[in-house]
Amino acid sequence: MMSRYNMPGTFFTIFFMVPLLNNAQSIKPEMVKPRIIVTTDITNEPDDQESLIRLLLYANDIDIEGLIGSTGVWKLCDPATEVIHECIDGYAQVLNNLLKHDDSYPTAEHLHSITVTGNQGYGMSHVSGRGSAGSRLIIDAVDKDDPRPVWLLAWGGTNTIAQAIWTVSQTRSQEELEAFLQKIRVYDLAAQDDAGAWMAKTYPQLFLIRNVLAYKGMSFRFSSDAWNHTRGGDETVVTREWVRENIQEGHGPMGELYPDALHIWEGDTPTYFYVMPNGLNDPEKQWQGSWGGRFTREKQKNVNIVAQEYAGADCSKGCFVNESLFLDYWLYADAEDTWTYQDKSYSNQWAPIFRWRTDFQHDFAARMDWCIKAYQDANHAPIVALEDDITTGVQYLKAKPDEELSFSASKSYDPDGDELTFQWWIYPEAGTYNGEVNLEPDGKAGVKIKTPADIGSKEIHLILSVTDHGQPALTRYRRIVIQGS
Ligand SMILES: [Ca+2]
Ligand SMILES: [Ca+2]
Repeated sequence: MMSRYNMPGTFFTIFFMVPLLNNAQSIKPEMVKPRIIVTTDITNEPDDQESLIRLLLYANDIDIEGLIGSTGVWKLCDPATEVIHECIDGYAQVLNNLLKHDDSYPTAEHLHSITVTGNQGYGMSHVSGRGSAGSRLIIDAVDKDDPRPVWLLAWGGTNTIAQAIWTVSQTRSQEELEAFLQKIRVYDLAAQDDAGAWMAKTYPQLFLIRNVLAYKGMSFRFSSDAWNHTRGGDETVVTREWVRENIQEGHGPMGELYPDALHIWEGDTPTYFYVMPNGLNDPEKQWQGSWGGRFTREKQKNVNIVAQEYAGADCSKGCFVNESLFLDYWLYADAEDTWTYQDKSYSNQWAPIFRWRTDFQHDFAARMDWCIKAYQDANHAPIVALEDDITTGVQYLKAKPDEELSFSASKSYDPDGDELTFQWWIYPEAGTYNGEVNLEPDGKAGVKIKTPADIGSKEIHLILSVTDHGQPALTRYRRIVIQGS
């Protein structure tokens, strides 16, 4: 099916001479930074700490407003908030060098000040009373006079988030509760307690994504062959050797703080990949597809791990979260992509993440270089311009059947003066039009598209990937959504 969308001859390269500026750290797209608060069951296994190290290196692109030690099904009590502080201490040691690459990194003192402990016991049985420092931090953040939504990202259980909602429900009017719910977005990584089901059941209006199993696309599993069916894509950038060379060794304190994987690398990282302002997606539209996965357009019923992974297994020893008190609930869940890599085609719920693995691992490697290298010795991502627009926003437009459209990214440039490769392509699953769409190169960095005669009111998602020729090669994106009218 994907071959219908192949576009031979659409990889083309241009070279821009951009004067290298001394003050290059100010070269960025015009982005709206997402606001996030993380709850993490850090120390349950090494992967939360890995995710946190990477996240801190994106504190220039994402407004981190809370880092909350939490519990979860794999860590039933005693949140390890002190380990979050240890990682921030590592950040403090490299901050001066990071500032050479982007002057908007926050201070370590600020990050320490927003690091607190959430609810100390497991699940809904520990939601009550006046809550925790974590739940109060969430409420205070949502109450700020800031029009942007607050993304609540659960790397373990979600009961500190549920506590915040519960407290508001007990202390404010129905109208104020509704306003609070409208301001938050929840991304639940794999249902690690029963509070996600409670939120979804009690507040069906809540924007709630559950990454059910898609996170396994981050890397293959080291500890056993149990997830071999989830493998695919570029695995060269998640081997232990690659991580040792590009992350852990020779990159300073943050690399030294990045532990070896026990099962997989960074299972919780898709939560913030999803809101990364790299031009790929609008996180308000969960079906678009992002580094952090792609999710269903409509909410799904009772989508939990038991149903998909442990069906028929003996769970008497507790291999799943019991959500039976909160059925039926509805939330957005994993969607599937069909994607071809090196002549192998994948159609599953892991492809929406592993299809980006080369890009997001290269990006991480570059950030690790920023910890130790001078500006001119490290790589920085291209700035993608759609005509004159250098934001990271998705463009939406209406078009008639058989209308000829053309788009140009020729004003894109690279802060390092690197050569750029442009790839225009259709993301079929993100759209609703199922037929053939023809793309033709237009000049060095443009594309022509003729809307199909039978487009009706359906959507076509046109993606532009711009990759520099730096080391490691870095990619940024733009998306144009064409809707028939
Ligand atoms: Ca976790
Ligand atoms: Ca570059």
